[in-house]
Amino acid sequence: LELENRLRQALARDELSLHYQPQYDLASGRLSGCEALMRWHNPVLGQVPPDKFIPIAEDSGLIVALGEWALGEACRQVMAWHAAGLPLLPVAVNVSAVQFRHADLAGQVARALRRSGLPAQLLELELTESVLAENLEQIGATLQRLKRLGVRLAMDDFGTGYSSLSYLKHFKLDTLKIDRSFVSDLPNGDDYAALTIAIIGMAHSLGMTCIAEGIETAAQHDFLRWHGCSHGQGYRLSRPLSAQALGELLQRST
Ligand code: G
Ligand code: G
Ligand code: G
Ligand code: MN
Ligand code: NA
Repeated sequence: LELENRLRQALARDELSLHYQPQYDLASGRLSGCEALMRWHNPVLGQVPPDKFIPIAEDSGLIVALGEWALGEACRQVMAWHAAGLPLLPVAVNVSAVQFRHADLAGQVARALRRSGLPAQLLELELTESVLAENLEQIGATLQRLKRLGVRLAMDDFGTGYSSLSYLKHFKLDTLKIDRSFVSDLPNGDDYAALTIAIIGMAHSLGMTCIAEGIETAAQHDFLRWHGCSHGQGYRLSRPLSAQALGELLQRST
């Protein structure tokens, strides 16, 4: 409860920030986008990891406000890099199932786009399988409003949940992110290797972008490139960076 109370004040006290993990086109090696990841630094508690505070934010409903802040901040930052003469970089923002249930998510996204001026196709929302496992009537309407706004939709942590594969086609998701538990066993975990190859083929045959998460070694990087996975992210390529550091990376990569 102490954590919850402190989290409640974090927004107003300016304790939250976003870091950005670069995403790369694996064939060309070029920077292709980034994933925004929330960070909380509290003067008393220090740096609190998202694994600790996101669940608390979800249980308390605070995630609705934090999530809206993250959407607005990510869109604003991409346009700030652009205003500084850097290229427009696609950004992906994580969205919790609670935001789908309790917030006017499409309204929040529309406002973030309008206020920042970010072109909608440069914003991707990362949904978890648990979102799509919910009441189809209810989420279907929100997903359609989001598609009409023109933002991209990604399925995060693919392979860890229980969703039917047919959801991928039914909801016309744009991107599939292979969970890092698959990637961490490559290239020698035979079952994971076979599954990963199958997921890459399925994503591409559905016309989806496929991003492998958690690439930590050269061998994993080589395996995924060799098997045609279009995009990747992970510590081997880059850790999540501050906005300042990502701006410097953008500067160097152009
Ligand atoms: O790869 P291509 O230039 O066809 O990209 C088409 C769209 O896909 C881009 O406008 C962008 O929105 C999205 N996109 C491409 N690469 C990435 C990436 O690495 N991360 C994210 N989040 N979106 C990407
Ligand atoms: O950044 P890190 O890898 O430590 O994130 C841990 C977990 O917290 C991941 O599952 C990530 O998706 C989640 N997370 C990070 N930032 C956000 C955010 O802005 N919103 C939501 N809903 N989850 C986030
Ligand atoms: O669930 P989601 O994919 O949003 O989680 C993103 C989390 O994964 C972030 O907390 C980020 O710090 C973490 N992450 C990013 N790259 C790597 C990696 O190569 N290895 C591991 N173990 N974690 C990573
Ligand atoms: Mn994610
Ligand atoms: Na993930």
